[in-house]
Amino acid sequence: MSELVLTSKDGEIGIITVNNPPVNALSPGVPEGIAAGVEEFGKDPSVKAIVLIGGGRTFIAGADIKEFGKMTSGERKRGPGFLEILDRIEMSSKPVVAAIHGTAFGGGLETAMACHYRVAVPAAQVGQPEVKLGIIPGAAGTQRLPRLAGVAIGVKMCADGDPIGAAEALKDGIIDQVVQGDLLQGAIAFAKGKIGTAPRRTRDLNGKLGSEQANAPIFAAARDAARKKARNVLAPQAAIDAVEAATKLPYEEGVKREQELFLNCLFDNQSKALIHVFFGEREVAKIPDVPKDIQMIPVNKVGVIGAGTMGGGIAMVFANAGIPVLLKETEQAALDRGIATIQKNYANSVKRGRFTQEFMDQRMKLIHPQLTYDGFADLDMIVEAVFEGMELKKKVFGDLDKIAKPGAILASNTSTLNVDEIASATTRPHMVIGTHFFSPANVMRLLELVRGKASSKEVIATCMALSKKLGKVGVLVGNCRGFVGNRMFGPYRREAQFLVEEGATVEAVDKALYDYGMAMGPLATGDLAGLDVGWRIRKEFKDAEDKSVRQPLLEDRLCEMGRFGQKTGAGWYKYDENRRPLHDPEVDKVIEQVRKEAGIQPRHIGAEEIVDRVIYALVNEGARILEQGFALRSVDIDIIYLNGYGYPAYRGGPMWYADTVGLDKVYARVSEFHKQHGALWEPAPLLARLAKEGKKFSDFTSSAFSATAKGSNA
Ligand code: 3H9
Repeated sequence: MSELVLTSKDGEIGIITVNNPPVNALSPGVPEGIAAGVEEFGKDPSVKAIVLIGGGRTFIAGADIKEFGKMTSGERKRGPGFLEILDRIEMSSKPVVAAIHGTAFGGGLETAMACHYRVAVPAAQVGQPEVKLGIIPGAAGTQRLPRLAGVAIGVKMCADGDPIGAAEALKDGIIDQVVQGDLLQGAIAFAKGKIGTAPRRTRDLNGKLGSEQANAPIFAAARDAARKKARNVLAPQAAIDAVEAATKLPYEEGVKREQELFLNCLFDNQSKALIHVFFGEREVAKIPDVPKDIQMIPVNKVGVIGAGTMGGGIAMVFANAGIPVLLKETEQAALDRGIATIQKNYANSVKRGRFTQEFMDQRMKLIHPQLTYDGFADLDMIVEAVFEGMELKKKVFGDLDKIAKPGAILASNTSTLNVDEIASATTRPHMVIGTHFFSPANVMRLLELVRGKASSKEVIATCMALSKKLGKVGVLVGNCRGFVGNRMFGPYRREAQFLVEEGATVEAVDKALYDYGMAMGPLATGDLAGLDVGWRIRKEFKDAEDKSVRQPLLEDRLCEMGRFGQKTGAGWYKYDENRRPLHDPEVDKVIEQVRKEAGIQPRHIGAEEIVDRVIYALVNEGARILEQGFALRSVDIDIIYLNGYGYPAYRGGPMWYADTVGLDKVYARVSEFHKQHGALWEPAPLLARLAKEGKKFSDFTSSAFSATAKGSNA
């Protein structure tokens, strides 16, 4: 027997222990090991029942996700293996009990459902999260789960992918007993009670499969919900089809249908992208020059300076993680406004059922509003979130340098400014880092951590770990203007405006990008964020502008008319009282005027060109960032766009998308745009090089992670 699976005996009970840390994934050898264990105990007359349990921290977290890439690339043959192995377990004539702690996810739950009984500790979770990877359960999960839990629950769990806890699983019939105390002893006791009974096989339990008439509205509602929640994504719809097959076909036929649907999803680009995202979210936490075992700085008490939209949101983020926050403002009125906004945000969440009133009260107690630096000398970390101006930020950091204890992390929430210059206002630049939260900070998952040239490895490692604790995805970036996300966002929004100048309608641009999968079109996004922000910056830097380079004209005109977007009721669109965007003939007039002045003859522009122009502008800038060393890996850029900019996860992020299209094709298109539109479209050298070498962005790793290199934030 393989080391991945161990067997032992406790009297009449045979025990099979999965031993594949860290999460007991079903890597090659594990399913075979389990089946061998069942067979060994089947032949052993002294064994009367079997317990299957996970060693270490969990039961089985599912199939080994790394194997899927090998299957689709042809590196590994997809054997009939796993399904047949589960059948062998289910066919055992001796009762088999799965003992669950940690997670029984995906193939883990499928294994447990092939056992005859399931017991679990109270903290255990069970789920079929495959849709989150762009696939569906592929080892009869869609057939066995509705047989245990009924159609409504089965379809919900397979289509949403969200796990449930042990108590709910017991109520739903997915598990048979919650074990208090020692799991193995509880499972052995349960198994003893089943000795001599005929095994209860899940495939034979048809009582909960319902009638066609009763099921029809369940499937219709599930399809509708999946269309809304996972727009354009194949897997949830396929999962619903598979569960429906369970209700209409005999078990074996249903399994075959599930296989077809599973393979369709597995070989689609969507699942490759979503698997890339799964590993990417874990990869970004790995910083090559920061050792894993580095000493962390304990962060138990923090301060936030500035109670505006960002400061208030950041205070909520810490409070939500149970960390007390001193929230400082300079004026009582601003402080009151900030606290009122926090209170309103929490109250809305309570109203929507996301938090309980008790949770809100506890969080509010953790936020201490104040006008002075009282108590700041005790803090482990202070996040500055004042108005975006260098002089003010330097003043704040100069003050903090005098007040904060040695060893406190001093963080700036700047979205554009030079972190090194901010750090230069202190005598301890090694303790300074950028923590760029995205608005609304309490909602958006992204946290760009900006590494200054002196930021210490302890500070970096602590902030990376803290991101996870705060429920964020922390991505370490270099210190260039706009860092990674906003630096790329400039060309993205610029092209959207150029397309309108050249002939596309506002609606056509937004629709093309929305259909591509973006949460919102780029022009509507501008209206949401406020067009005046960029306008003010452009006015400030007007003299520094390169006059030979084409500049977008339309947003400045809209701002001059007081159209700042949703907050003024008008921007690219006009907005009704429910903030619904409406076409505005006033904007048509402005567009016509600008085209006339610029001598542009409008032309028809199709959705494909719109998407290529806007997305490849992102990709080309991303390639520069990567080559200049301001992002560690292309996946870091992908994770930033997925979590901070509404990029569709099923496309894997802009750099992964470009890899999927093929960099030779992307390079050719960018070169075409370069010819047509000039200097702004000069292909990034890295794009040109990788395209020529037949490589991908994901093949490229930045040789040096640059905090200060060429093009740095000046
Ligand atoms: C499936 O089962 C399909 C079936 O229907 C069968 C079809 C035939 N495989 O997340 P963590 C790695 S699809 C390979 O940091 P946590 C992970 O990359 C699968 N590796 O820990 C990381 O590696 P590293 C359905 C995996 O405690 C390390 O383990 N199952 C897998 O925060 C620790 O992971 C799922 O989708 C895997 N299945 O969270 C479950 N899982 O240290 C996916 C983890 O090198 N997994 N790794 O970066 C999870 O949701 C979380 O990992 C879990 C633990 C909640 C289990």
